[in-house]
Parts: sequence; structure tokens; C-alpha cells
Amino acid sequence: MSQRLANSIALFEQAVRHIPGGVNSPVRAFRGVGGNPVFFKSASGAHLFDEDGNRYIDYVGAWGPMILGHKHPKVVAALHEQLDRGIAYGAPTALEVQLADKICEILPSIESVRLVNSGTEATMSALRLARGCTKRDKVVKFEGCYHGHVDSLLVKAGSGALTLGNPDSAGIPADTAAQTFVLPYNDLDAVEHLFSIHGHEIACLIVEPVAGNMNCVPPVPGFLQGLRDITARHGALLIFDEVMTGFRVGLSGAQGRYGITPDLTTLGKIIGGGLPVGAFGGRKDLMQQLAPLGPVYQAGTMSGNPLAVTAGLVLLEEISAPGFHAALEAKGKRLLEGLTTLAHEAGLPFVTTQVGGMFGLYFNENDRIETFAQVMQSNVARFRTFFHAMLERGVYLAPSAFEAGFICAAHGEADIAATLDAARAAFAASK
Ligand code: KE4
Repeated sequence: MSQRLANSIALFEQAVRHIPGGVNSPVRAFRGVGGNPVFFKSASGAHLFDEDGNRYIDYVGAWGPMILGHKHPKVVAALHEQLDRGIAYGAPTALEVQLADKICEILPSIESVRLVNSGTEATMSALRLARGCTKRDKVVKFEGCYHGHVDSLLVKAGSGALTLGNPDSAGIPADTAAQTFVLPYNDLDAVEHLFSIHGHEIACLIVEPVAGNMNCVPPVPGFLQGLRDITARHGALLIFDEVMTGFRVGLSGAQGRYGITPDLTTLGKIIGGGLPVGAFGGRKDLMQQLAPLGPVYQAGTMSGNPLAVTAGLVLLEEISAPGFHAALEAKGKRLLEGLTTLAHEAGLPFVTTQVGGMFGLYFNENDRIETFAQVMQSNVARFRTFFHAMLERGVYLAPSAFEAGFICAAHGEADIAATLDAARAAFAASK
């Protein structure tokens, strides 16, 4: 492997000198799979190209934003046009008005929306707004869910925190963490019980409506509706963290797919088309509590950046095409059915999950994955072997057993076939 990744290895040795762990986001460091992180130089469509000239079929898609595929011509053209007009003004632009209108048109639960620069900013701001509006301090999240690196939410978190084995980050004051209740995902009885005791002091419950940061765990039937009913009954706000599921599991996200109306929604990833954008929005009476109208302060120098908004507008236009998400889901289904057949032919316990354009792969004895406890029964060592066997064969999966995978519009039949060919050998190597 070393010669094949010689430039990535050299770059990593240089990177660790001035960047903590050599990466600007922990999950990229390959700590969850071992070995040397791959340094990428370019991308196009469904493919990544590393610093050594190797090509990969990409199932990470920058962790979700690249739903059209990399470097989509319409996105690139629109960015060039905007670049010729200007980069950042720190003042309102027509582009932000267009994006706000588009988001509110696609997601009717959002009557008013504020753009920010990341998913973390979106969830942090939504939490503050919920606390400001309800005048309550407690928040509820689920074990294994990840909502960005917000102090109140880095408690039994998923994604990189889970990958590195420190779901409870250092540096968070005990009395901050004490304001956060953590429950088991998909366990409505636990939610009912908690609210029966603490309901009067809970500002909000934040949930990934499809959990994509402990691998991919869909909600069991009735779970999301139950959350809607229980929070409403106790005057707590329901926040759907759709940073990953938004525009991914369907045009109108998980709330549209499952028919739930949250009070607030957080967004990110796809709405920036690969540039830094987050957003939070929802009921107008809540959003009116935000500065400059109300007492809840929130701000951002780069919020609504013209380049990022331009990319997001093109993406939302393209994915609104009739049949876009159905085709994405069908392609994902073909991939997962093929992988499952091959794994079982190799005699490996293997199970997948899928919701729209996101999916999970598990080396796991369970027939179906519904809980964090079941996720944790996965054979992580076997995943590591499989990951590297796929990497060596030109397939880039998320470098962690606790991350979801993503299908994009640019994955062609040849990519699916090549992925299955690689998997045949990779499963054999993982026995
Ligand atoms: P960012 O602050 O990383 O833009 O978004 C945080 C966030 C919030 N909510 C959900 C549901 C998310 O999935 C995320 C970020 N997702 C991870 C991938 N699992 C980002 C990858 C990374 O941390 O490098």
C-alpha cells in the first residue's frame, strides 16, 4: 500500500507538524480504520483523485453535500459568475432572499430561516433559541446522535466522537452537561418516562430523524410521531436536525418523508453545495425572537456568503427535478442488495440500512439495526479490513464503522458494478 499512497503519506507527515492530528476534522484521520489518511487533489462526478493519481469511487461525498456528484458543471459555472461579481460583502444580498424563499417553499414547517456557516452553528443557535423562547434550560438528545461540536450536545455523541471512543468530550463544564438528558434512540418509552418527570423543565428535544452518525439507523415506525406528541404535550420544542437528512432522504427531508412537523429544523451540507453553509428555521413566532427582532442573539460574519449561497441555490434547483430522489434511492438499493448477496456468499454476517440517498453497512449478526446497542455489536475489526481492501481497489467508504454512506446522482452503473467487483474480493479478505 505504501508506494500507492507515497504522496499522501509524505503529506500526512508534514501535516501533523502544524495541524492537530494532521487533520481539520477528526473523523478524517483514519483513527477509526487505521492507516494513513488519503490526501485528495481533485474530484469529478462520483470520483475522487488522490495526490498519487489514484482514482476512487466516492461514497462519502464530502459527508453528504455532493449529492449531484463533484464539480457539477452548473455549480461550477454559477460560482465562476458569482466570483466575477464579488466574494463577500457582509451585507444583505438578493441571493440570500432567494435561498430563504426556496428553503421555506420546500420545507413548509420552516416559515422563517436564518443562514449560518455550519451544521454546528445551526444546532447551537437552534438550542439557544429554544431555551430563549421556552425560558427552560434542559435539552434532550439521543445516544449516538451527533449534532456538531456544541458543548451541550457533545454528550454521548456519535460521528468522530464515537469513532475515537470519546463520546463525552473533555472541556465541557459539568453543569453544562448536566443540562442535557441523553436517551436511547428509537426508545419511545424512555422518552415518555423522562418527560413524565422533567417535562416542565425541558426546552427542546433534538433528534436526527434518521440517525446518520452512529452509522445509519432509521427511525422505527411511530418513533418520530411519538416525539412530536410527547414534546407538544409538555410544551417542549421538537428540533429535527436535518443537516444530513435534509434534501437527502427526499426533497423535503425526513420531515416530508415521515410526515412530521417539527418546531425548528437545522440544515447544512447540501444547501451549501460543498461550500460552508448551515441554516436553522421553523415557526415564525419562534424565529421572531432572534436578534435584531427579539432577545435571542445570534450572528455570523460569513452568514449567507454569496458564493456558498450560489452553490446551494443551484443544488436545490437540480435536486428538485421530478424523480431525482427516487432514482437515487433505487440506485442505492441496487448497490446494497449486491453487497449483501456477496457478503452472504462469503459467509459473513452483514446487514445494510437505507433511507433515500444515505445508507449503512454493518458487519453485524442482527437481522436489522434499530438501536445504538445493536450498532455497537458490529465487528469493527472486520469493517477495518473491508475498508482498506475496498480502498486498495479504488472504492472510498467513510473511514469509520460509525458513519453513514452516501449515493450521488453521478454514480453510474459502471461505478456500481466496479464497487461490487471490489467488494467480492474485499469480503473474501475480511473473512
Ligand atoms: P458541521 O458543523 O460539521 O457542518 O455539522 C455538524 C452536524 C450536525 N448535525 C448532523 C446530523 C451532522 O451529521 C453533522 C456533521 N456530520 C459529520 C459527518 N457525520 C461531519 C463530518 C466531520 O465531522 O468531519
